Parts: sequence; C-alpha cells; structure tokens
Amino acid sequence: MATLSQFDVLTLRRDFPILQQEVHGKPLAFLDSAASSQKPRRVIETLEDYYRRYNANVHRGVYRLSEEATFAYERARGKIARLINAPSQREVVFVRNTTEAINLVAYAWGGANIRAGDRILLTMMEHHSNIVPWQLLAQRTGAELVYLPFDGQGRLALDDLDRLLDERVKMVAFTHQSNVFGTINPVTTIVERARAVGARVLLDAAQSVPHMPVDVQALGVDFLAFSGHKMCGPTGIGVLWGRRELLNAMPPFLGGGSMIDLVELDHSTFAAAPARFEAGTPAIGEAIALGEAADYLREVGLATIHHHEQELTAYALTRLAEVPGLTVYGPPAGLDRGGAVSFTLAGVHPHDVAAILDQEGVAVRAGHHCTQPLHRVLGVPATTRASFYLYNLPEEIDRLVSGLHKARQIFA
Ligand code: 7TS
Repeated sequence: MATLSQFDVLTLRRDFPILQQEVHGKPLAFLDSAASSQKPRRVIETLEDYYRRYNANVHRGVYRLSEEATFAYERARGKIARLINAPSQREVVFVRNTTEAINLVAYAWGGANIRAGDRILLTMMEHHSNIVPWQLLAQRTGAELVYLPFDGQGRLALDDLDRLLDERVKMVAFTHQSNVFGTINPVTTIVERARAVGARVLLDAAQSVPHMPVDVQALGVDFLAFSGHKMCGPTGIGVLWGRRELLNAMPPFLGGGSMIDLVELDHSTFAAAPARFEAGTPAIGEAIALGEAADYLREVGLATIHHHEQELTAYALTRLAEVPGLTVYGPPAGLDRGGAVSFTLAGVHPHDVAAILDQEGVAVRAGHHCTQPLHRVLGVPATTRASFYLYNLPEEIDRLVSGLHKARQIFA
C-alpha cells in the first residue's frame, strides 16, 4: 500500500491555503478535521469558477449557462457514485449534510415503514444526528429505540446483539467510525446480523467516507449518509445514498419544485429518485465543488489517506501515554482505530486544555462532540479531541503533547 512520506505531506499541504498561516505567532496545527476539514485550492477554485463563469439554475433553462451548470451538477453526482461504488448515480441524493440525510430517511422511509411496536436499533456511540431523528420518528409512530452498548475500549459490544436484535427491529442505524473514540465499527458483521432479522441498515459515514475507501456494495448497507465539509468539500452540501428500489418506494421528504411529476390542484405525483428528494434549487456550486473534492481524495488515494491517519494515530497514542494524568478513550492503535483521539487531563477542564493549546497554535475541539449519551457512559461531561487528516504531520502531534505538558504546569 502506498504511504505518505513527510515530503508527500509537505507537498499536499501546499494545496491548502489556510494551512499556510500562523495563529498566535505559531504555525497553525489544525487537529480538528473531524469537525470540518480544510479545503484544497482546486475545490475553492471550482466553487469560484461556477459563480464567476456559469452560475445559473439547473434542470430548467435551455440556454447555455444553465445547460453547463446542469451538466456539471450531474457530473458531480457521478463522481460521488464512483467514490462510494454506487451501482447508479441515480441513487445519489444531494442534501445539506449528514444530519439532513438521516432526517430524510427517518422521515420518509420511517414514515412509510415504521409502526407502533417496531424497534430501531442504534448504538451508544452515535452522534446526536443519528439519535434525534429516530427519536422524533419513534414519538410519531410509537416505535421503540434500543441501544447497543460499547465496552471499556470504545468498541461495540457485539455479544449484546443477540439480546437486542430480533424481528421487531426494522432499522439498524450506526456510525462507521466514531467521532469520539475513532473506533471503526465492523459493518459487514452487523449488516449480516441485521439481514437475518429482516432489518434495514443505515450507515452514518460522516467520519468514514472522508478517511477510507467506502464501497456501498461491499458493505451491503441500505443507506449511507455523509457530509461534504468533512471531506475537503464545501459546507451546505452532503449526500444520501440509498438503494434505488428503496428510494423510489419512499414518499417525499420536502415538497416543492423539481421533485414532481405532475401537480394538480389537490394532489401531485412525484419524480423518481434522486429528483424526488431534491426539492427546490439545490446547492449547485457546492455540489460541483464536492465532486472536485471527491476527485482530489481519489487521486491522493483513500487507502493511502487511511494508512497515513492510522500511522499518525499510533504515534499520537504512544506520545499521549507519556503525559501524566491523561486518560485517552477508545481502542488502542490497530486496524479498527481511525484518527480521532479524545482524552481528559486530570485537574484541567477540557475547554481550558483546548484554550491553552490554541495559544500554541494547535486547534483541537473540546466538549461533548454531539455525543452526550456516550459521554454519560464515560462519566465525564466533556473531552478534548484531536483528529487527523491527510495534511497532518507527526510534528503537529509533538506540539499537541508539549501543549498538554504546558497545561499541566499551568494548572499544577
Ligand atoms: N455523524 C457523525 C459521526 C459526525 O461526526 C457528525 C459531525 C455528524 C454525523 C453530523 O454531521 P453534519 O455535517 O450534519 O453536522 N461531527 C462533528 C464533530 O465531531 N464535531 O463537529 C461535528
């Protein structure tokens, strides 16, 4: 497998204008890509090029600019289909983000398929965006939510599937990679178990599509949700992939222009997917720029990016073990461990840790990372999190570790 040398990463970093700056007089070490990644110049330029040269609404005009915009928008859909190995680009629905993708499925698929007494299986490590939409569905329908726990190392307790997974479960929705623990969950194992009871599977791929090869056909899931802004693309654009027959059997989520077949005064009929789920004017330039981001990631190579992040993570876990009073959550370095590392430092509030690191030019996130149920299990209200991407260097982890020593001294 190809690996990224120090030289390769230094070269890649030149693609990211934002990384060339100093913060508080120190070079920026950006360790918060799990929240939102930085953007390479060609993605920024693609967005600008759209607004400068061929901005026009899609799917409507017969004039040159609109045709060009429509062509680029639909070509971007094809690039996303290739990125995740979707059988057809008609299975790729552009939405705003992971949150909207999951809400779409919970509302449209859930409304048509979930009844009182049915169960939806989630896990205790989900982001709020893969909990709250299902709670809303459960409240509307009388369905019940059940949660798969995780063990002391932040891995899903698969033994508990026997207890939790039966014919009442109609949907299993879980994250591919935890945004807190970095755990990469065993998707195919869970899919197999879900299939055995006839349940559908939605995979929250917000933290996996940006960081590793993801193949929807190999994984065998029914729905996949991810965000553009975490994968070198713009904000305001994300993706729902779904099996075509499922999408076309689902009622609409939002009604309006572009999603219809015929509109009568008292009722309407609807277009097939993906148009059915893209009501109104979409984020055209953002979708086109997301296509460029997908090409960029494919050119660097997702397996290469994944390998680089696993090396950085292994290095970070070794270096962090040297810091007295530091507790790191999640699995040890290994194949099921991606590049998000959350920790607490005894006697120092996670927000203070992040503020001291900021003074050193090191950007990390502190808080519950939209995973309050997970943090309740850990027994801490918040953690500090460092997360890695293709442009990070081992020396940035060294600076993280020095900053943590400084935080200890300040609060000693
Ligand atoms: N699912 C997971 C696993 C996530 O990590 C996030 C965002 C989302 C869903 C929601 O994505 P959105 O684009 O719809 O907001 N995670 C984080 C994070 O860890 N810190 O900030 C956002």
